[in-house]
Amino acid sequence: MTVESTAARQPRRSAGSKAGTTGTKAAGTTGTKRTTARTTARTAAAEPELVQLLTPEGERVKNAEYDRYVDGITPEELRGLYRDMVLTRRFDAEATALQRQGELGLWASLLGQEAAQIGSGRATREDDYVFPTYREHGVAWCRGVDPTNLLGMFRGVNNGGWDPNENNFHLYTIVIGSQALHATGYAMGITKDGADSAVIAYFGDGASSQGDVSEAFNFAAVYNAPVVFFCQNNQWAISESNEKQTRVPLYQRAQGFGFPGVRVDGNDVLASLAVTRWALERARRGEGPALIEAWTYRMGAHTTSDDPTRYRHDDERVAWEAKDPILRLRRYLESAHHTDEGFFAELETESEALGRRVREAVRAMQDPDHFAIFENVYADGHALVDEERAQFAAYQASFADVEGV
Ligand SMILES: Cc1ncc(C[n+]2csc(CCOP(=O)(O)OP(=O)(O)O)c2C)c(N)n1
Ligand SMILES: [Mg+2]
Repeated sequence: MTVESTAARQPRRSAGSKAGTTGTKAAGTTGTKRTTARTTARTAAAEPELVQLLTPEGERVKNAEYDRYVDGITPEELRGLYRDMVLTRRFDAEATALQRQGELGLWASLLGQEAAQIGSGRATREDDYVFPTYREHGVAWCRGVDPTNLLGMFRGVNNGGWDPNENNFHLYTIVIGSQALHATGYAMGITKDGADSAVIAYFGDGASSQGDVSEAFNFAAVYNAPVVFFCQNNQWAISESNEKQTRVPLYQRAQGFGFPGVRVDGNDVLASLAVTRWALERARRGEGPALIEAWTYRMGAHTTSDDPTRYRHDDERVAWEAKDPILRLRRYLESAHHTDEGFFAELETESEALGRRVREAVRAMQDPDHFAIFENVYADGHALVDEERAQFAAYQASFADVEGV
């Protein structure tokens, strides 16, 4: 990816009514000479407008459609969003370091996606239900899941690590896109219960190519299910770029299924909050599903097993660094005189304490009983599981230093 093509991928900001929403005209494709239909499709995908309330320079811009969802936000709440993003990034950095030190088997970093996750996560109500992928550490934070609980699966000591019903935050889902169906089914159940809560399903740009996601869109539309589909378009699905996933801007997919879609600046926490509030509120009112495409960037590797230098140019990451979600809110807070130096210093201390707490918790995690994996597969046991348990016991016994298995 060259610098030029990165620049061509920058969407334009929408300031007007219903901008970026399916059903209104997408922004033009001005000025670019196109030679083939394929190029046209790719260019169109790169240039639609997006909803932005804070520019990368931290300047608050008006938006006729979405301002109302954040109009009453207080300086304290803004500082809260900043704190959420800083602590989530600190936790994420600690987890990456722990993987490098051999304490975790794998880690999927959210670096760069803090605003999309904190903005949308803070828009949820306690009785809403969240279905995440494996990267939603910021959303987990907003839901009140202790960050140390996220690490057990990545250390290989459990299959999840938290009770989904405690915080209405489902277990991490690795099977790409499948949680969109789980979320839709759950939302259909909410309607049957006559409740007014809503569901939000997180997935990535790559997941949009999965059949499960299209099926979920259709079920949600046909049954008018109160579910918000929150797609973090971080530009990459491991080594596959956006161009390999779609010929139209992802948010426009919603139109074909019969519900609204909107593209938001996913590096703008205020816009992410506003747009998600809009979508959740209409779902609660019985107006059915909506698709939000959060336009963001995966600043790090796909996981700690990945090396992005093999498939993307570093200039691209550098260009996105200028749009850092945390920096832009800091600039806004400072220019609006909503903070003082004490706030940043205290947050730094809190961040370090969080890093320490996470490190100590991971190192203290006990290995599970090796045979626990065979428990709870079937309520009454199963011949095949018994056979597999016996095979595993024989394998364990083949090691000279293992006693008593
Ligand atoms: C059904 C399925 N197919 C393939 C994979 C392997 N896989 C893991 S992550 C990933 C890419 C997902 O990309 P995206 O949806 O954009 O999410 P991101 O990792 O960028 O957040 C793939 C293909 C999988 N986990 N599940
Ligand atoms: Mg992706």
